[in-house]
Amino acid sequence: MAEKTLFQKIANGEIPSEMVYEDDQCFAFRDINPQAPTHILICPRKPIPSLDDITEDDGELVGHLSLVATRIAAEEGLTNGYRTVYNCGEHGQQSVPHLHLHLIGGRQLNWPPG
Ligand code: DGP
Repeated sequence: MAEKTLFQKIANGEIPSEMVYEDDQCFAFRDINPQAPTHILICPRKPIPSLDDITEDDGELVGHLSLVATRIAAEEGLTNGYRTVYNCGEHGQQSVPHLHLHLIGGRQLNWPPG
């Protein structure tokens, strides 16, 4: 069996987290190093390593992650907007090899992100 990813360990409670949303396809929890008042990671239960690894079969799942992000944003009261980001690979500064959508908001964000 493949080694569990860090985020699979969070999903099954082996590593504690503040979980904010769960369904059969994904789970979402607060980032340990928040970059804004709201910083939540939305992860598929399927341990896809990165955005580069998605296939046509994952289209619905990836759409679902974005839909969940909008629901959580509403629950978090992010009525003035927010940002969703997939970091991918070395140049994208991805540090955890389990696909995750960052939901960041609750303050004025800057662009470009650097
Ligand atoms: P990225 O750099 O895009 O791969 O984002 C990984 C994020 O995961 C980063 O913002 C910090 C967060 N993170 C890493 N380890 C943990 C952890 O053990 N718990 C929680 N809640 N977040 C974590």
